[in-house]
Amino acid sequence: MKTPLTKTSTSGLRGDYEGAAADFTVGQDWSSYSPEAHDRWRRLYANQSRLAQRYAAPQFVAGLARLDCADGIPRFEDANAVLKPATGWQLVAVPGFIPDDHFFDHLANRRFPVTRWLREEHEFDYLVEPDVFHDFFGHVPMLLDPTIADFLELYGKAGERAMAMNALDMLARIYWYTIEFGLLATDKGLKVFGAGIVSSPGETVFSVEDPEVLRLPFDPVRIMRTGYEIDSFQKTYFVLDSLPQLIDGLVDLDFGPIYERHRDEAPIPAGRLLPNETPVTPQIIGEPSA
Ligand code: HBI
Ligand code: FE
Repeated sequence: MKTPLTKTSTSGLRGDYEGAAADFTVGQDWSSYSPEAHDRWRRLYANQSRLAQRYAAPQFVAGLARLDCADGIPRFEDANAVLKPATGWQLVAVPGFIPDDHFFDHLANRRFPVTRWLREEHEFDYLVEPDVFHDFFGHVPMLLDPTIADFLELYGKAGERAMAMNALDMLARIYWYTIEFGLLATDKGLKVFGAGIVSSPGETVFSVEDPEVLRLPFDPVRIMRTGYEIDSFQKTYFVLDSLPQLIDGLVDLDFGPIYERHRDEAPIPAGRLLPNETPVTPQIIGEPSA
């Protein structure tokens, strides 16, 4: 999720920023959700959890099963009781999109910002801004995976340097193409684990089954050079062989020289295959992953 946003400007963003703390956290205010909102959540959950059984990575399916969130908008404190002993993560409620430096600081300290408001009835399929369904259903199951848990902390810690080097766009693409829109190759075929995909009915099916869309093997530098669009299905997906590849592929990278070399170039347009590249063969799958 990416929107231009400075420390002082939250105008134009959805959500109530009035009364937020200096770190942009708020109370979830669970009792203020209407019965209609809980009902909308139930329908969103029913639809996406059914799709997830077939299309999502086993780590996502397992994480979702450990969260009791089928029957209405969950209380973040209940999820925290599951997360804390599992991977040490905690959810904090936020009004919506928050400034980059605060977002990174929360992640660096194993706090995951979760938007408190829920999308409206006519926004079932895709939103540009994160809501509680995207943030909770999409991201929280993967916070129970030890590799993703560690990776997100490292990502948070990498933020400061990227901002200081004027290369935030490059770092943000790593998050976008993995945590938000990542695919995983498994022995049961291609599966989705990115939160932007698993919280979208259309893109869940499209990203795995579309015969034309470009799928490239995970490559951190290629990702940092690749632009993306926030208001349509992705034109390029990157495929991991395993979740640990995320950390293995990034810990030994010296980001400084990579930022310097590429930060002033135009990004490679999404959907473009470079001459020396071989896409991942699409695998149409039919078996449930659970
Ligand atoms: N704030 N609530 C919220 N959610 C995000 O995904 C988010 C954000 N602020 C900044 C941000 N994402 C990204 O631009 C950073 O990953 C760079
Ligand atoms: Fe997200």
